[in-house]
Amino acid sequence: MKLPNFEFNINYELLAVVLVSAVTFASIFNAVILNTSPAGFATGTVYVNVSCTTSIIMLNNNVSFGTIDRDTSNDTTDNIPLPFRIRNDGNVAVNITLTANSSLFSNEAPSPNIYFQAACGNVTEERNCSTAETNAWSNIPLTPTTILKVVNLSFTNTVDEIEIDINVTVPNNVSAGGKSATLTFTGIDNSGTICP
Ligand SMILES: [Ca+2]
Ligand SMILES: [Ca+2]
Repeated sequence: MKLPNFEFNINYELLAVVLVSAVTFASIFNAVILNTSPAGFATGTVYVNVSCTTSIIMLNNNVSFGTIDRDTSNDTTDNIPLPFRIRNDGNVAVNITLTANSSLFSNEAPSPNIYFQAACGNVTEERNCSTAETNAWSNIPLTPTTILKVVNLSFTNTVDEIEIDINVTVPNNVSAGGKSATLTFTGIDNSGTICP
């Protein structure tokens, strides 16, 4: 018997929200020459206002569970299979939300439900999730909601990556065959007043 395949594909939004503050460049140069001194001192000031860029990229954008029996679960917390992995590629901290374009088990168990869930996942050498984030498996929604999987992901190179774990449970009434859903991750500027 050919067993079903469960496969995820991912779409990611490369966020194009670029906020540009009025860029100001000013240079002040003063020079004083004193007739009585052999040397003068001068100071100059340069000012620039760097624009804000909100951007996330997917480092792993495909999660394939292979075969799962009905009434059985599998998740990515053991890295089998590997979870989604995202990096903050901009220069502002971001919150990350996600939605699915369709239910994984469309006919038998329309999302959101416990059969298709996501949670924040640690990247040990990068950013670790808060306890609240890690412990919260959320039913993946089909429409944009306030579901937050990662809060305040830094853009600093040493801590700018995070994983999104996926948990799948196959309902007992589901038909055999491959199932897939596409997720959209959105990075939202969380810099506060820096980039209004
Ligand atoms: Ca697993
Ligand atoms: Ca990094």
